[in-house]
Order: sequence, then C-alpha cells, then structure tokens
Amino acid sequence: MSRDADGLAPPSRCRPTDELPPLLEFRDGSPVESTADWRERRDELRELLRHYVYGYAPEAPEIETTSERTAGVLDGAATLVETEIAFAALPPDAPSITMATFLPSDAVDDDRSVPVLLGLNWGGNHAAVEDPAVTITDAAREHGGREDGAAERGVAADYWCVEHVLSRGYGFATYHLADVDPDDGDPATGVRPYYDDDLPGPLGTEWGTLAAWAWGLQRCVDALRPMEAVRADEIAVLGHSRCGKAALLAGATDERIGLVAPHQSGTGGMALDRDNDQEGIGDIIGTFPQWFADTYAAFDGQVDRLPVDSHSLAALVAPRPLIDTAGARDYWTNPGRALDAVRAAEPVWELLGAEGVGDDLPLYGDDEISEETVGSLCHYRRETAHTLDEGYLDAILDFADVHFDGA
Ligand code: GTR
Repeated sequence: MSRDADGLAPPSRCRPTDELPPLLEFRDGSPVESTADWRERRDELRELLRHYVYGYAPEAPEIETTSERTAGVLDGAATLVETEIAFAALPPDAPSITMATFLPSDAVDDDRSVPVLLGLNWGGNHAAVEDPAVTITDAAREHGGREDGAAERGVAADYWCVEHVLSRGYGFATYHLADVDPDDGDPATGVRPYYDDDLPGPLGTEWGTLAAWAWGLQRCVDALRPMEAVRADEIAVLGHSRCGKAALLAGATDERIGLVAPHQSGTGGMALDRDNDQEGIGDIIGTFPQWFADTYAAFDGQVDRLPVDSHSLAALVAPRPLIDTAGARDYWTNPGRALDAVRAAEPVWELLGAEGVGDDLPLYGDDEISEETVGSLCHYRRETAHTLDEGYLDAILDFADVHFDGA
C-alpha cells in the first residue's frame, strides 16, 4: 500500500499476537523458562535479526576521541562539548563522527553528572539548535537536510527542543547520520566500505544503513560513558522515523544503553512486518534497499517465513526500559502494529522480573507517566502526524525520570 496525497491511509486492524513467531521458545521448540534460558534465546534472536533483517555490523572498533568545550552556549544554558570520534584502524581520510553534547550549565557548575538523551539527527548537529558555536561539518555541508547543501542553523530546534531537555536536568548528545552513512544508496560512501572485509556474517548479510547508523550511536556511547559529566548507565537513545529504527536497533543490541526511545519508527522499527497494511517489506525495500541486509528482500510476499518480527527486536531491550512513541495520525508508521509488538514483547520483561506494560496502553496525550502508571515497557501516543516535538520529549523524559536517578 502507498500513501495517499496527505501521507495518510486508514489504520490497520490489530491481529492476535499468537500468530507471531514465539519469543519464549527456542528454534528447536524447547521452552524458554528462566533468565539463563533467555540469555541464550536472546543470542539466537539477535543472530536471526542480523542474518535476515539488518545485517552484520563489525565488532566494536577502537576509537580515538578529541574534544573541544565551549561554555555559555544556548544563551548560557549549556556547555557544548564537540567530540571527534575517529576509528583507529582506518586511514586518516576515512569518515569520523562529530558528536555534539550539550550539558546543563548548572550541573557543570556544580560538578554534577547528568543522564543524557542521545539522538540521531538527519540535518546536521548545527540544525538541532540555534547557536553559532555548533560546527557545520563537511558531511553536513555535503548531505545537509533532506535536500542538497547544509540545512539552516536551528532549523530543527523545535524538533529536538534541546533547551527544554536541558531544563529538565538531562544532557543532550547527537550525531548526524551522514557522518556514518549519507543514505544515498551508494555502497561506496560512508563508513561501510572500510569494513567490507571484517564482517562476521555470510554473503548477503552485510550490514545495511540502519545497522551502520546504530553502530554509530554505539560509538557515541563509547565516547559518552567516560565523560565525567555523564551518568554512564543513564544514556537513553532516541531517533525519529528512519533514525528511530536505528535507535531501536542500537538499544536492542547494546546493553550499556539504559533506555530506548524509538519514535514513530514504523516498518524496520517497532511496527510488525506481519499483517502490516501500511509500509510493507516490498515498499520499504523498493525505496530504501540500502537500509537492510540483502536477505530481507526475500520475505516480500512471504513474511510468515521470517523467523523474527519487530517484537523480537524490542524484546532484546528487556529488562531495560523501552518507550515507543507514536502519532495517532501517523498512519504510515502503523501505530497499531507497533502497539501489538509492544504487547507481544511484554512476556519477556515479565520473565526477567520487570514490570511490563500494565493494562492501560496506549497512553495518550496528557496521561500521566509516573511510577504509578508505567512499568518498563510503554507505548505512548499523541494526536499528531509524523513529527517530533516537546510533547513527545516530555513523555520520554517523564518515562526516563521513572527509571533514572540523575535528573
Ligand atoms: C519514509 C519511510 C519510512 C520512514 C520515513 C523517514 O519514506 O517510508 O519508513 O523511515 O521515510 O525516515 O522519514
């Protein structure tokens, strides 16, 4: 199915989750009954997801970081730390990641460490805030916004709401996806060609762009954790849309990430492939073949043969907290099938002794998000189409407040 003129189509119906591949059963049919069993099943699912959907990323590389600090940015609200993350084994002209980290000035003044929201951006770090201190990188000049050339400074300020995030006691870190892969569909650009010979999987399972962006987020985690101002176990990853798919994948495959917040991530993210009457495998592979391993395309038209689905990916986050945020009018991302995935993943949180979703999903709009109302797995909606704004960020931070100590 494709979008109509407004990008909208009727929402899909939900279907019983027992038609999904089971989570608490090994491939050989034996049951998963304990935490130890789950560790093994987790590895099995992770392997299947790499093999059939996202592809194999290389092992964590050795990184080299250099940082520059500027106090008093955002009208005095933040200290900006710009960190260049280079890959030790790669030649000097290979891509590197420029991570911008904004720390609340009051926390810096008091030598206090803060939890950090780490977001993957598509317009360049300089587009996330209106402040001349942020470097416009070469990658952002070349692959700026959604069109050629650099995006305007601050064009996404109302989207990331960085000052608001800081005012809530969180730091905000971000990197531009083009640093790792510009999403132009050319396998010769970005970081992937440098690792062609080091990928652990068989032919056809090489990492797609989503896995590369996720790997980039994990490199940011490498660089954030040693920072004194950062609470290493309180790093939350966030991304919207294609970046939400990458954020979920990053969080699912890296236990150092303390909280996972895929926003309107849709197909390839939280929405199930099975019975998805919005963006199907054929649609997404047809437009963005570079996002996935080549193996994924084979499931177009025979999704029931896929041994995993998005609930499998979500379950890898357990027992860590996961909040899936969705727009009630963002039909293309299929909020209904994202909620079904959340519900289907819940038994894994319960097996691991964490409180799952409770009875009241989805949470909507002004619904309270507090220790009384949420467990470790949440699906929250607002009455919007495809966008990120302060209302969603507040929901994510309310959820983070429940699970983190540091804000
Ligand atoms: C759409 C794609 C979605 C989503 C979106 C985006 O065209 O079909 O899966 O990723 O792009 O990233 O904005």
